[in-house]
Amino acid sequence: MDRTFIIVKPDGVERRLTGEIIARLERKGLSLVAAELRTIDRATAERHYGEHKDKPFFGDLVDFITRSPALLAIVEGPSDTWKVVRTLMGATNPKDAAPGTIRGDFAIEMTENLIHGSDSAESAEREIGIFFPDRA
Ligand code: D4T
Repeated sequence: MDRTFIIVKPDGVERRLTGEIIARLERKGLSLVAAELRTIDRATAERHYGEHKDKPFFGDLVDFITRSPALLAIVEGPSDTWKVVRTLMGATNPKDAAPGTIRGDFAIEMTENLIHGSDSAESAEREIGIFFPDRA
């Protein structure tokens, strides 16, 4: 089996869309293998989003992802699971996300785009190491 890492971001939990989002992953054929509702601390958020640390939106991004609990999860499927999840998520900017995708159906603004999914198999293992060190 092949695993990836996702976050139902604070906006998704606040809007009570956690079940809807997880249900879409499960209906596709993916399985939850670990999950925890956790308020992400700033140091962990800054580590997770390290590639964006020099971007103008970095501060807002860290404020947002740490503002209230998020659902952190490891998801498993037969192959290319990170890619399967990214397809279900839709484009990063919800204004460009196709109908039928999570962001396309439920989001409008860029920061509040409901879900994070690792963007490669390597990123998935790196992020699992950050958020679920016992599962690394
Ligand atoms: P995440 O990492 O949250 O799953 O989003 P993506 O993988 O789809 O997109 P990303 O890493 O390029 O962006 C991370 C995060 O930053 C927000 N963002 C991004 C933003 O607020 N303004 C921007 O211009 C960009 C590019 C949205 C997602």
